[in-house]
Amino acid sequence: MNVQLRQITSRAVIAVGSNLGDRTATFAAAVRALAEADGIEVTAISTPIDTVAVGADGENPAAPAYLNAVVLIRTTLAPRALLAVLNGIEHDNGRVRAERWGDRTLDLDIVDYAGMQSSAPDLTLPHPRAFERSFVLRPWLEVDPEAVLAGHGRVADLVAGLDTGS
Ligand code: PH2
Ligand code: MG
Ligand code: MG
Repeated sequence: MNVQLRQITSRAVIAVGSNLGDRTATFAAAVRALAEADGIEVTAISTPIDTVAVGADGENPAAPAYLNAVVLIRTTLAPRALLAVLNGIEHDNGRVRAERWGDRTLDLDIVDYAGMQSSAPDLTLPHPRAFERSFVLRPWLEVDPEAVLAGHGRVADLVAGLDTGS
């Protein structure tokens, strides 16, 4: 019998951030690693932007500035398998897990996975702070003008709300 297996692919949105070391080189290495990972196809990369570091108390110009971008992928990996790949790429690029909000050579976050919503402690979807983060929403809008953030609506509207402070 000729059985054909068709793998299900899901769209996901990955936020990339770096504010330590050679940020541009780290970005290039991270995107290359994503593209080469089994089960991941990179479909779009936003223009990297320089952003002021955001800490628990808001913008912190005293901290090293970030390079931020958003990468769109298609993947056959389940969310936790994808997260494991991202953590591995962070580790390979010198990421040391210290304090929350701390400076880092590379941060790879799943912003959205197929519009899924999850409040599991090890995997919150969509990313719980994406809705208010200019450095995530603007690059995402650049590569997907029709983007929707699950539970929050159109990314274009969220970006417009950032501008007016509403
Ligand atoms: N990531 C953080 C904390 N603060 N600030 C900017 N500008 N860009 C980031 O990617 C970022 C941040 C934790 O993930
Ligand atoms: Mg992060
Ligand atoms: Mg992270």
